[in-house]
Amino acid sequence: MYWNQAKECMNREDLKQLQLERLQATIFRVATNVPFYRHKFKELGVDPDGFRSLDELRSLPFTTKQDLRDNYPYGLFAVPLRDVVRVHASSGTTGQATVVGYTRNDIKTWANLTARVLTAAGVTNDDVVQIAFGYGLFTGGFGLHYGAELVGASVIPISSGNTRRQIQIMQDFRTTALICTPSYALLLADSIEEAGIPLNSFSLKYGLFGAEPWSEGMRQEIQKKLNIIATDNYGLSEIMGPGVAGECQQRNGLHINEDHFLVEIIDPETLEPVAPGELGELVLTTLTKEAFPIIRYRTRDLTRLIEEPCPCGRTLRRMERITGRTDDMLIVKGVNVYPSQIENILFDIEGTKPHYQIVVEREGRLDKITVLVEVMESIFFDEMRKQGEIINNIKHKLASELGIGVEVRLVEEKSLERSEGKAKRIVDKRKL
Ligand code: DLL
Repeated sequence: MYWNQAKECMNREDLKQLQLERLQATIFRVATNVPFYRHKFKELGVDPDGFRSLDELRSLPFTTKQDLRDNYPYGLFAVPLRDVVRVHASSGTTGQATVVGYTRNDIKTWANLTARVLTAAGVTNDDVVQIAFGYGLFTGGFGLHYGAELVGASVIPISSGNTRRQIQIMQDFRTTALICTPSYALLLADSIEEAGIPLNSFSLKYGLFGAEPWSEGMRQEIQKKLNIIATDNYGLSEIMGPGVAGECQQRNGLHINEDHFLVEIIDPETLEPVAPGELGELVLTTLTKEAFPIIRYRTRDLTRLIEEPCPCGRTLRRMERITGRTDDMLIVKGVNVYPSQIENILFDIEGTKPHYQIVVEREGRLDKITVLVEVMESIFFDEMRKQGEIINNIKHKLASELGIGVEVRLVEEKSLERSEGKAKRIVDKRKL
């Protein structure tokens, strides 16, 4: 099922032509309306009227989160506020919040793109969609809400939090599709299990999860516990919010809405493009945004592109799930460590719960990582020997995957903080 077959299955040549035309218009728009870009183009000798081929993309400047902060709140808007009908702001988890705006057209485009993501995941007008993302400055709730309405689904805009009520409504309103962060989905699944509510009292079929990194192990766990098809979807407020990319039911990479966003993967050190299929930082350029166009935005998210065609028939290229952010990366004893690597290992270990936290400390001049892992109650209280075995097993597997030694502590079930939105996996106690 497609939302917009003509665009989602476009042949590559036509797509490239469309991208070029849209990019030319975007460059012209920002050169005319955004002083920040006008100055940058001048500095770099970019002629906004002379852009002839997509290969010239590399001559354009990057935009970073810092640029957004420097132009807080409205400095990068390309239209007068009169034409802006909505404002959102990033969650600001890694610093001061940044503000983005939408024209009436942008809101329409946004709804169409989240409608694509929803349709690819299986949602139709027969579905009852429970949106447990926050509604507010965060883009998750509103972004998927308008797309779900456009698809014709019955939308329950419950927003985030209040787990018991979420479960009650899920049962009573016969929710068929759940939309939230993967960590919150797991919390809901655990709560259902603990309350002993039988799965057949739910009507759930699909889960669309995003807004934070998650592993294949976590997907399997959620799918099993809720008996659903769980797909990953990706977006960020600077670019639009959800609707940038999403998985189809193949669940093997996220189709990027390339007719609206131009994608590059670069080496975050050299800023040069990586070889095809290599891991690197995702860089996105908007092609149709009116209020907040952005050129070569450095997302800090790490992924790789999949060039092979997808059996679903979409020609929009896929990216692998985001494995982490460049600023999520811990450098410990000279080795790069991503939380996702640790998560993958923990999901394979019997007796542990898929809840963990990574604590980084500095002892003298050396960094030390301690992984706190929740274990089942029976193990935590009774079996010292079993505990020792689990710790050794985890340590061994982490050491061989990461190439460095890591401390492991087993903690009681539910002792780690649960999140109703994005999970906080790293506690960095180093004063760097
Ligand atoms: O999280 C937008 C969103 C809402 C996406 C709902 C999907 C669903 P921000 O708060 O600006 O926007 O955070 C964006 O979250 O740069 C990634 O680091 C991370 N992120 C978003 N989706 C995924 C995903 C929304 N599927 C930042 N996998 C991004 C991994 C994700 N990380």
